[in-house]
Amino acid sequence: MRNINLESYLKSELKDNNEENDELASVIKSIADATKLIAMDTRVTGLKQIRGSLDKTNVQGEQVQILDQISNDKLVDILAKNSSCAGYASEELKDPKIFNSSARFMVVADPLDGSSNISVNMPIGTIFGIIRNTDYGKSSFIKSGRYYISAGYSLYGPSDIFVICANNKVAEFTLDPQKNDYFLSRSEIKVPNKGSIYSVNEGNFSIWDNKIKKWLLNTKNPSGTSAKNKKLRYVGSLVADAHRTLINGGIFVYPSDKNNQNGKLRLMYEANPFALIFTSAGGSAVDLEKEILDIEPENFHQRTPLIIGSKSDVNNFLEHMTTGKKKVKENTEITPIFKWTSNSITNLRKSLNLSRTNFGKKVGVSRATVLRWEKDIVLPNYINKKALDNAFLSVKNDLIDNPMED
Ligand code: AHM
Ligand code: MG
Repeated sequence: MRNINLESYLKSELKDNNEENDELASVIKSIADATKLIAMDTRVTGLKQIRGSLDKTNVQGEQVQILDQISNDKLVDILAKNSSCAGYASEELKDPKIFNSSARFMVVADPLDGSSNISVNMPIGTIFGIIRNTDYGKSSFIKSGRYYISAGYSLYGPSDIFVICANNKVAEFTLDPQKNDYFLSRSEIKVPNKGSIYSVNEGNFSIWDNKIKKWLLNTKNPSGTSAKNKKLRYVGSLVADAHRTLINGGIFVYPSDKNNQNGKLRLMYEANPFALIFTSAGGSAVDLEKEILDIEPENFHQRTPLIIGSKSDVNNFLEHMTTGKKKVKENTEITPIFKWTSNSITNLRKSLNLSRTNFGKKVGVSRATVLRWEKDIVLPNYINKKALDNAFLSVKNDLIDNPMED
C-alpha cells in the first residue's frame, strides 16, 4: 500500500479515461499540492512567527489568523493555474473568485480549519469540496451537496494526511515528507455502524434545546441494562473530530443553540464535504432532521447544525430529535439529483445528438433498455438515474436544455 501515491491512485480509481475524470484528478492533485505547502508551514508556525492573528476580520466577522490567510493564498495561487478549475470560494473570501468560467469544476474550501488550535500546536486542517460548474458563473457555488462530485480534507497532526472521496470511495493518504508525496495509508474506508465515542462542545449545554440535552444525558448515562455509556473526545477542530469519527465510529454533534440559531459550522465548505465523505463511507450526515446533502443553500456562507457519524449513533440522535418517528434513510448511496421520465430521457439523448445505441453506451445500458425507457415501458433504476445525472451534468449545459423540462 505504501507505494501507491495519490496520483496513481486517482488514475486507477477514476479509470474511465475520459476528459472529466482526468480533469477531476488534476484538480484534486492541485489541492493536494497546496496542502503540502500548508503542511510545511504548520510544522514551523512558532519559528516562522505565523501563529498569531492579522488585524482584520473575515466576512463572518471572525478574526483572521495569519495561517488562515497563508492557506487561502496558497489554494488561490495553485488553483488559478489549473485550467480545469473554473473558480474558488472559501471561508476567507467575501466573494468567489472566477478564474475561467467555462472550465468544468468549482472548488470550495475552508483553507485552515480549527484556527483556535493553531497557537497551541493542536491538529488543524483544510477542508474542500469540488462542484460541477453547471451554471458557468458564481451561482454554480450555491448548490446542494448532491452536486459535489468529490470532497476531502487534509489533517495536519502527528502525521499529515489527505483524505479524498472520489468515485464514492474514501481513502486516506499520508504525506512522506522526504519524498514530498502522499502515499495510500487506508483504502475504502468504512465508518463502523456504531462507535464508543461522542464528540460535542458540552460547554454549550445551557444554551441547547431540551431535546439535545436529553440526547446528551442519555449518551452519558444510557437507560437499559445492556446500554453502555460513550466516552467524550472533543478537539475543537472539525477535521480532527470528524477524522476520528470516520475511522473509529461514534458521533460528532454541533447543533444549533441560543447563540447560533442556525448552527455554527458552514454548509458549503465544512458540512457538505463531510456529508459526502461520511455518506460514501456508509455513515450518516444530518442537520437536526434531514440529510445534509439535501439542504438547498441560499447563500454561500450559510451555517447549519451538523451531526456526522456511525449510522446507528446518528439514528439514535435523530430519534431524540423526532421522538422516534424519523430515521435517516437506510440507503447508503447518494440519491440521484433528477427524477428521470420517458420524455426527459428522450430530451437528453436528442440534445446530446446520440443514437439510442450510443446513448446506451454513455449511460451503461443496451439500446433496447433506452427504447423501453423512452416508450415508458420501464423506469430507470437507481444506478441508471445516477448515470443519467452524470450524462447531463458532465456536458456543457448551454448545449442542452434542463432535462427536467419535458
Ligand atoms: P474555523 O473554521 O474558523 O476554525 O471554525 C470552525 C471550528 C471547527 O473546526 C470546530 O468543529 C468548531 O469550530 C469548534 O467550535 P467551538 O469552539 O464553538 O466548539
Ligand atoms: Mg472550519
